Amino acid sequence: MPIKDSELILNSDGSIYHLNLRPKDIADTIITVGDPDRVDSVTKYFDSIRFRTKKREFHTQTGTYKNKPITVISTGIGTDNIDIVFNELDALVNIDLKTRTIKPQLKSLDIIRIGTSGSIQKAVPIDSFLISEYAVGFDSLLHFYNSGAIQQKDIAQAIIEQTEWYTDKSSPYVVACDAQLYSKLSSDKTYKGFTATNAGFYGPQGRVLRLSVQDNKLNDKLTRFNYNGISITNLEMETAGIYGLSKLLGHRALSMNAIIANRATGQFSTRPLDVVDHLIRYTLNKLVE
Ligand code: R1P
Repeated sequence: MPIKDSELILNSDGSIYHLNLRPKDIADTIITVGDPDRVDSVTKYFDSIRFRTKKREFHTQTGTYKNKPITVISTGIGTDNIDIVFNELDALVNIDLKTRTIKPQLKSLDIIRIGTSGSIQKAVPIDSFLISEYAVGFDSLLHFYNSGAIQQKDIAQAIIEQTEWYTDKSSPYVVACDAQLYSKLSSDKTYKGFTATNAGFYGPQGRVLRLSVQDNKLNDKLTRFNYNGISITNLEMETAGIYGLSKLLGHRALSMNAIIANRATGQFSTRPLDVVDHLIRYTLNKLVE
């Protein structure tokens, strides 16, 4: 049965609804960034760029880096946007947009997030690189899908217990990275981490400006969390959704974090753009090794 017009929405030029992309516009290796301006910061290192488009916060460029075809796309902030970007990227490779049917042979993309993040451990300093081995989602995105089989429920349960998680907020879910991509992109320059993906930047990450938060000890409890030697290292807003949807859709994903804040010491990097630039160059070179 063809997927209905209202479910798989295409623009008049045949491109997919939000991303404005056609299947031929993307490569099999995708770099996602939060900030639309960061797309240029990645592709300025490319040999050449063959395609560019933008719609809303989703800016895309495709080209080659040392002859490797790569697409760079901005997702904006949050796992709600990750739902759109990952479903639409998958549709571009795994759904025949003309017949509106799922292809018999599915393709697996390599998807690498290059993002910024705040450490909650003194031992993970500002200006360092951290790769998320696991991510816990404090949003609810993954629970809208049949996702029980890919979740690390024992770790989620330990988080719920050790943080006395207030279940009106959400039900935390834990997902692992792709182990092969982790091996390829990690080195003695990267920390291995367990990333907490939050549903907001202020209250959900324990930042108090004018509003008080439901649990002002949450970050301390996350910092102290320990389950079989696994500790939570950093906070950001996309990784758990990226890992969850990638695993469900059959893609390989890895989240590279430039640590620009340390919530435990109260420090913020004096050169955040440089740290992101170093992580971009590190990631591009690892991808072509
Ligand atoms: C918040 O400032 C944003 O920065 C982090 C968070 O995940 C969130 O998207 O990542 P990016 O720098 O990739 O956007």
